[in-house]
This record gives sequence, structure tokens and C-alpha cells, in this order.
Amino acid sequence: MFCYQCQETANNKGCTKRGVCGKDEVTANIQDLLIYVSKGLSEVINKSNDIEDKYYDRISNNLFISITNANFDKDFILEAVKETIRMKEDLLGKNNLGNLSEGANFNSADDEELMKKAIEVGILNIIKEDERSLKELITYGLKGMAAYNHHANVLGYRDRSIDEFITKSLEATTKNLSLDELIDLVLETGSFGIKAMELLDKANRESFGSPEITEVNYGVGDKPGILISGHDLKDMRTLLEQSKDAGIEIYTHSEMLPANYYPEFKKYDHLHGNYGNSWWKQNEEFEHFNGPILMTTNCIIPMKSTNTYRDRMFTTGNAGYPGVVHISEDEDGNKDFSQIIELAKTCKAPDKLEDIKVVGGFAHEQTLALADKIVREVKAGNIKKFVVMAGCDGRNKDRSYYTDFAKALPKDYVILTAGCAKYRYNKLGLGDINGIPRVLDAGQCNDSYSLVQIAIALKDAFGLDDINDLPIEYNIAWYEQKAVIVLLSLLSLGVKNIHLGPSLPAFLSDTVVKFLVDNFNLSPNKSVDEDLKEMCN
Ligand code: FSO
Ligand code: SF4
Repeated sequence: MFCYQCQETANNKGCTKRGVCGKDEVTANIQDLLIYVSKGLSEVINKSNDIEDKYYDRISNNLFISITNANFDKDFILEAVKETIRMKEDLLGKNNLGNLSEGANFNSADDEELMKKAIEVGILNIIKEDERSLKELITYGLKGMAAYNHHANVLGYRDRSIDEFITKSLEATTKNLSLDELIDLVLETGSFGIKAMELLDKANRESFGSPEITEVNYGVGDKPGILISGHDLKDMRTLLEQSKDAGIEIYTHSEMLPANYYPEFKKYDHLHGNYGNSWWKQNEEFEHFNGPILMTTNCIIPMKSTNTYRDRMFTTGNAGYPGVVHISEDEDGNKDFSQIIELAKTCKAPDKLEDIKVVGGFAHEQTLALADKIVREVKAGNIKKFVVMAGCDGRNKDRSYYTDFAKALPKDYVILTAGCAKYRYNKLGLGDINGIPRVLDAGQCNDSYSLVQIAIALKDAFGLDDINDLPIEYNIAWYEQKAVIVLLSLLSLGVKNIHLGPSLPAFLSDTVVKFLVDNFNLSPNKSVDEDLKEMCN
């Protein structure tokens, strides 16, 4: 195996025996095969006519499955490989396509043959480092984009241009392209990242209402509960609806926290609030929850031998974990969570972890409603700058940088955040500036789109021509591939001077780093003091 797609990769070079994330070698190889056959299916889709949605869905699902910490179940992933090959053969049977690449021609349903192929199709097959770096940067961006696209698609929202861009770009990564052509494709991937986030923002707002400023309860009640984690708001609605008269309560976890901000979910009295912290604390916190846990997407972490919650954990959608019950949708796209609800009724109420309330829900509509006030405070000199600290959290000790940075920021700085990165500083009690909280949480990582909207609105309000003239600094934390598409999206908008940490991606070659530094002045995090000096001038 060789995998270097996330920030935790071994020695910041690559995982070669077992992933730091817990992914074993066989699973890593099957994921490589899944990407290989997805590129083959993409080529066939691109050359065929009248493609039904289900083919594009297969591609988005495959990319999502291979995101860090989404799916550890090799049988599940192998089944996705076989289904992808079946769908490709099905399209080939309907179309006369002539010459195809090796990946598009590859056909097997035999486990042994598939496993042999899986070992042969790793990313080190791209020999030239710069070419590999750019092709993987594109592929990881597409993985993040596909996740957002999938969440919009299941809510009935679709933009064919996004689907087509994903399949065209996947096919492009199999071709001989110059570095300049690949760099253009990297930036185009960022533009489509904005489109995908915009589509999901619309899907979420039209389905569940616009997020509202909300005080979220982190305490517990005395009824048994179900903990729902991940990013899938459709699953959230289904679970709330199916459990409303069951005498239990629903708690959000990690990236599901922003569900508490949506009017549609607030209607359910049994939505109790949020339980716990960032994804990487789940081994400990799930033990204390006592009831069932539903993982709708990443981030899952492997259970320890001492963990007892395996029998009360469930996965759905593109998430998977060996030995854990997976709840699939039926032919009409509906899911039945009744076995989770019945199990919850037999469980104890959650143990109390903390007893606080934290305010969030500053997505673009709410923040723009405050825009006049914000502009007034900036013009009066009470708010000096905004710092976008969106992105991911991670378990690496270096990540305490973000807590220290947030604490050390001057009192007239406001943090704009989205994604699980917020758990590093959302409970610090950083106060407010004349009623404007110093941590404005827009929501999930995809809600970085809201932060872009806020920046564009502020640019107009201040009458500026260039987004880089705004009093905004960017200190982005990355971990997995959704943060890659957020970063590419910002670059595609021409945002410069982004600080990226806690380390630069291992998949960026020296040449690609140089390109990003020369053209965007991207810089890796240094110490809190050095970065504060650069950003607070
Ligand atoms: Fe975090 Fe995990 Fe949302 Fe990611 S929970 S790390 S960027 O999945 O997608 O922010
Ligand atoms: Fe390593 Fe990250 Fe890949 Fe897991 S996802 S194998 S930690 S690089």
C-alpha cells in the first residue's frame, strides 16, 4: 500500500504498511482499485450518450467511500468495485465505443483476480513526482467535491455540470497531460468545488430552512439517546422523524452539531443537543454515551479492544466498519432506522460529559443580516480583522496550535469558522465585540461556502475591488480531502496569503509547493508567535 492523502500520513511522507488512521493494507489496496475502476467507468460515461443519474451517483459514492475515515469495511468496498465494473459493462453493452484505455477495459468479478489487480494500481504507478502530485491533488479535491455533491443529490438537488466535471477530470488523470494543463485542472477543480458547496447550501437551506443563531446544549437528559454523527442531514431528518414518539432523545456528534441550527430540526422536541467533541475523541466519548451511535459519514476511528460500543454502533450511506451493522436505503431511497430506535429504548441515558451551552449558526444569511452592524464595528475600529479558521480537527498534538492561536489573537479579532476545526476553540469563552461573538461558526466544513459569501458581501460593503484587500486573514486547518476542496475553492477565487497547517500536504511536491507560494503566497504554519506577527499587522 501507499497512501498519503491525509494530514496524518506516516512521517508526513506516506503510509506503507498500515494507515495511521487504522486502514489496513488490504483495505488500502481495494480503495486504490475502487479509484482505478471509477476512472474506467468515468471514461465510458464520458464517451457514451444519455447517461442516467445512477452512473454519476456511483462515481460520487466511490470517491466518498475512499475519503479518510469513511469506510474501513473491505467487503463493502470490494462490492462497490464489482458494482462499478458491472455498471461499466452495462454501458459498454449499450454503446459502441471503439478503443478504450486499460482501466476502461478491465473486467473481472473474481475476488482473487481483483485482489491481484488491487496491488498493481497504486498511486506510485505515476512515476514522475510532480505529475503524481498534481493528479492526486485533483483526485483528492474531487473526493471532497463528490461528498458535497452526494449530500445535495440525496436531497434531490443535482447540477449535471458538476457530475460531468468529476468524470471528465477523473478520466483526465489517466492521460498524459503537461504540468501546466494539470495546474489549470487543479484550479478548475476549485471552481467546481464552489459550485458543489453552493448546490449543497441551496439543498440544505431549501430542505431544512436557513441556519439560525442558536445556543446548543451540550448537557444530557435522563432519557436514553441516539447519537448521530457525520454530515448527512437527510439521515438526520429521517432519524428525527422515525424516533419522534419513541420516548428517546437524539444527540448530535462532531460534524452533525450544526444540525441544531436548522429550523426544520428545531421543530423536534426530542432533539436534545450535542454530545461530545471532535471525531478523534470518539473511543472515549462513545463509551459514555450508553446508547446507539449512527455514523452517517466520516470520521470513524477504529475501536480499541477495550471499547464496548461495537454492538451499538451502526453505519449508513458510504460509511462502513467491519462487524458493525450497516443500514442501506431501499429501492426508493428510504432508510429504516427502527432497529436503532428499538435498541435505544433498552439503553441507559448518556453519562454527562459537560454541562455548557455554545452558540453557533452564523451561516451567510444570519451573518449578512448582521452585515450593517459588522461593517459599522469595523469602520469604528472595534473589529480590526477577521480570521478564517475553517477546516478540520485532528488528533495530532501539534493541533493545540489552533487553541493557542485563538487564545492569543488580539481581542478585536473575530474568528470565522466552519468544520470540525472549531472544536479547538469554540468553548474558550472568547467573548464578543459589542454583541458580535468572537467565534462565528457557520456550520459544517462545506459551509465554508458561507464564509466565502460573507467575504464577498464585505468586499461589496467596503467598496473594494479585490477580495485580498479585505481585513481578513486565512489560517486553515486541514486533515482530509474535504478540506482539500475547500482550499482549492479559495484558491480558485484568487484568495492569497493562506496559512495552511498543521503541516503542508505530503502529496504536494516541491514544484507544486513553489507554484502555490509564487502564485498565491501560500505558507505553512510556523509558531503561534510568528504567525500572529504575520497576520496581526
Ligand atoms: Fe471534520 Fe472528519 Fe467535516 Fe472532515 S469530522 S474531518 S474535513 O470529515 O469533513 O470537518
Ligand atoms: Fe495514511 Fe491518511 Fe491514507 Fe490513512 S488516509 S492510510 S492515515 S495517508
